[in-house]
Amino acid sequence: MTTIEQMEEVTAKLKERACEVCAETWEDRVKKQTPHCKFGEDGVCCKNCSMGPCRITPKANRGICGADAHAIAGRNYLRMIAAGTSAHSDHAREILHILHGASAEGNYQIRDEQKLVRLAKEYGVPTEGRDIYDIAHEVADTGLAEFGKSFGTQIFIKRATAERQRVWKEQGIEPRAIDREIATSMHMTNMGNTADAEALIRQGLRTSLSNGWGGSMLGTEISDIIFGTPTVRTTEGNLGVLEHDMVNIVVHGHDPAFSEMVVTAAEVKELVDYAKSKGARGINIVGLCCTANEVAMRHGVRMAGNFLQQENAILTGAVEMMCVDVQCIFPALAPLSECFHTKFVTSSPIARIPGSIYIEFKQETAFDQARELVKMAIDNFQNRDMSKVYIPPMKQNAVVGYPCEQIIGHLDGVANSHVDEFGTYKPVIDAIKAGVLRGAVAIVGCNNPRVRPDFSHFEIMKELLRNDILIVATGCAAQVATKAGLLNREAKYLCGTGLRRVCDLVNIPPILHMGACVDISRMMLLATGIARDWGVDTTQIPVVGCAPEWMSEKAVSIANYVVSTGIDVYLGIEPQVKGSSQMMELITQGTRKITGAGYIINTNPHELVTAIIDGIEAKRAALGI
Ligand code: BF8
Ligand code: SF4
Repeated sequence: MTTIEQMEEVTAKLKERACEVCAETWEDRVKKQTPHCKFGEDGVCCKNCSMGPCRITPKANRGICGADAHAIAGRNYLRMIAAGTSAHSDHAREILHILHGASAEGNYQIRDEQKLVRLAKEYGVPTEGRDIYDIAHEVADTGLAEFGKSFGTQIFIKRATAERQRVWKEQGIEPRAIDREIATSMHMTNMGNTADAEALIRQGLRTSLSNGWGGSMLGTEISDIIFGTPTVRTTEGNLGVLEHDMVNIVVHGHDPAFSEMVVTAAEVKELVDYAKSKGARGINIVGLCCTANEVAMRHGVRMAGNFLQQENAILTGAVEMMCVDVQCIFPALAPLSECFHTKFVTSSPIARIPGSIYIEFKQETAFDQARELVKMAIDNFQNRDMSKVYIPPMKQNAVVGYPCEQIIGHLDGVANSHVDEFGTYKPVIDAIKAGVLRGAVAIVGCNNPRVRPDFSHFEIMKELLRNDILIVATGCAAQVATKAGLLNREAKYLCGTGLRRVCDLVNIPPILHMGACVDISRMMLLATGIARDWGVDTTQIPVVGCAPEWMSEKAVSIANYVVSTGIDVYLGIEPQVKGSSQMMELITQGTRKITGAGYIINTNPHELVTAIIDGIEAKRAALGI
């Protein structure tokens, strides 16, 4: 196992390097930004019109238009949900366009025909006797219509339990077209519209559902169809995956359409030979952030780290190229790269960054472009300044690649109770009922300098394992587990006796890596599958979500669709609504009356994990187990 202290030692060494080359890092910028603006922190600053900005203070309890703290904090919060929903969903839209343009001879092909045909059937797209690409294009059309259709609700909500569907309908939060929910949120928060906090929260739940049971779910499904549904593989994680004698290319961001091409290009023999001709042992592709999760799950590509480690990768001085697509990319990477030989390449019109080399990635030319990039990185190998290189000798083995299909497959292997093509979650339900497993927690989300990076994740994970609680993880949280060595089957020795027995029986690590943040949609289907096979609703099962170090607007959207799905969410960072008592009440209690779930917020990780365990035990007690 690697401890947080050991990781921090490495960061400190890299930070010294940064000082030597006069580079600025996030730690420096945090100092300059501290203390943070209190109005912003509390969510009570409004600049939705140019009469403002208006701030709520003890002296001024309303903005110029009369909006109070509840209206302002509620509007800001809804805008975060809308922005987060747009990010995940627009990512999915890009992937749908790739599917629409896929062909047998093109850059992108269909890798999971079974999943495509299943989705076609769900969509009512005819499949009999048709060419697979004709089916794919019609499926893509239907998927794209989910963004802008004039009438109706998201097709995937039919996948939820009957009880969830009833709740969403009765509460008036069934998600309509994705773009419509985002536009409605922007309209409602526009000057002179909704000032009622509960109405803003309700629209937040609805918008988030268009993400979790719309955009994100589409992103996951279509990525599986084009790039293959992930399977269990072994890989490694942390900065030690960078190599001294190889051309190091880091892929960072979220959209697998880009990284998949770079990974494929790096395997071309001619390029590998070219790298050797330049004195390198070969080409080493590694991932960062959610891209790392995507390519690790599908190819076993090694993972360099998570969100607050992106600068560290460049600080090793050993990265020939960092290529990025969209989301969670520090603009700071551009000036930082200039302190080294690293080429920083941006590829998407959605994420343009001054100081980067911009090569707009196009579906038709993707593979050739990826080859050019890999060649550029190889040519850059000779520019590496060995006096600036420090690759921390720190990495861990990890087993990754547990989408629902793999989880259920492993369970079926044990129970030998195959009920249909999807299998059954009965073995896990039996283990929970028997108390061998107390429940499950989905640990997700980012790093945030507001708390000691990775520490909260690590502390919470260890305590849950000790208490026989299975963990599923995605995003940067999954990378903490990777770096720490918790995705290793040997991590079972940290578990209570029950969980350890389950790990042995099913041959799994105690933390299951389910993918990137869009793959939290997989977690919704996992919870739904368990609830269905149990014969109850998602809100009743002893399964909760936890985002100990979240920072992104995407995380706010996710937290809301998880709550909408009836699953409690434990947060280690306070949402920026503290300036409104109504909003605080709504996010922790009010949503319970609407969806049956809400937030539990505690910035102390030890208290947060105790609350999680209590929450799981309370769910068990309510079920009479
Ligand atoms: O979507 S966990 S820092 S990388 S937002 Fe970003 Fe947060 Fe990481 Fe992926 Ni998710
Ligand atoms: Fe101020 Fe109202 Fe304009 Fe907001 S919308 S900036 S509170 S006047």
